[in-house]
Amino acid sequence: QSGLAVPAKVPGRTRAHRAEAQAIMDGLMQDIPSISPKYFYDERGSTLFEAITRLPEYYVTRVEQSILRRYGDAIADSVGADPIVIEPGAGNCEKARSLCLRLQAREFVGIDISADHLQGAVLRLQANLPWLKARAIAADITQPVELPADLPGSRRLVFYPGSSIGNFEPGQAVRMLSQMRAMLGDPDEGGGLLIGIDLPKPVRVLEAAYDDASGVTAAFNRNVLEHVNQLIGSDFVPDQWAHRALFNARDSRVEMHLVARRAQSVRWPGGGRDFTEGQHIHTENSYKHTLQAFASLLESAGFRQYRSWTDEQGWFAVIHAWQ
Ligand code: AVI
Repeated sequence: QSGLAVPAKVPGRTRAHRAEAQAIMDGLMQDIPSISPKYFYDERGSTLFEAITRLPEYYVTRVEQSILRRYGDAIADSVGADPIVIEPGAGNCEKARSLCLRLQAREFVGIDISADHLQGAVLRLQANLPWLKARAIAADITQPVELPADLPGSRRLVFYPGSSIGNFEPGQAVRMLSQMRAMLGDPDEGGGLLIGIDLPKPVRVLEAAYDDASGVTAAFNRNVLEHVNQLIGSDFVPDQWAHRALFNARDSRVEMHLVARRAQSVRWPGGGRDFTEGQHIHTENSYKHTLQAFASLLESAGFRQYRSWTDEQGWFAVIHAWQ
């Protein structure tokens, strides 16, 4: 790729696009340049992420599923009969399908920013579980979401699996948890929050999970530059950037970075930045909270009680929290 890329989405076409493009450029111009992890998930990034969840090194999805399977009855008892399952960031609704089946959910509301992808997934879910009333809401889950006015208030269960909460700074995580609490109905009627969190574990296991031998996570990380090129019209050359994943013990988080293989100059309409060899762009944090640390985030968000289930190695926890 050479010269200025022609942006697929013309930056500045709408006020929202302009604001988004500006936020990306601001991130790139910081002393420690960064790109928000939400830009991983374009079409190719979402496909790569699905491949990550099947990697031998990426234990997260496998271990969470084993906990949900093994303790399904206890979780169902804790949540209460025939809940309404609400899933922020529902994606392909795969995890929701087994949960709705296990809990015999009466309704499902999937929320995701990618409207077309979600609509198809919800239709498939509905075809698979014919008794379930399933609907899709296209919305950015980092903002307050308006639920359908006719959604019953009893036994609403917000399902947030996969340790996605770990991709937010603790303060932002508390805001997200509070928003999820606001989606719940009457606290005396059951329901609550069912959430997956990834626990601290040996550094070699963590770093392998985020830097797999077959290079899928590296491709996922570099792909964010292709997406940014589309969004702001920049001319990043992804091959010029090396993937780096490291555990930051002080903050108990795995960090992903892109490291400039050589000095280079990146341009975008109206600006650009020169990067030195070895300079990092910070692309993701994945916090590994202890159960105690996460319980205090839950408490700050207004959840007063919880039950948790873990695997034998204590690598991952599924938590049912309520007010
Ligand atoms: C989506 N999220 C919970 C993943 C994680 O483990 O933090 C994203 C991911 N990044 C690299 N591999 C997976």
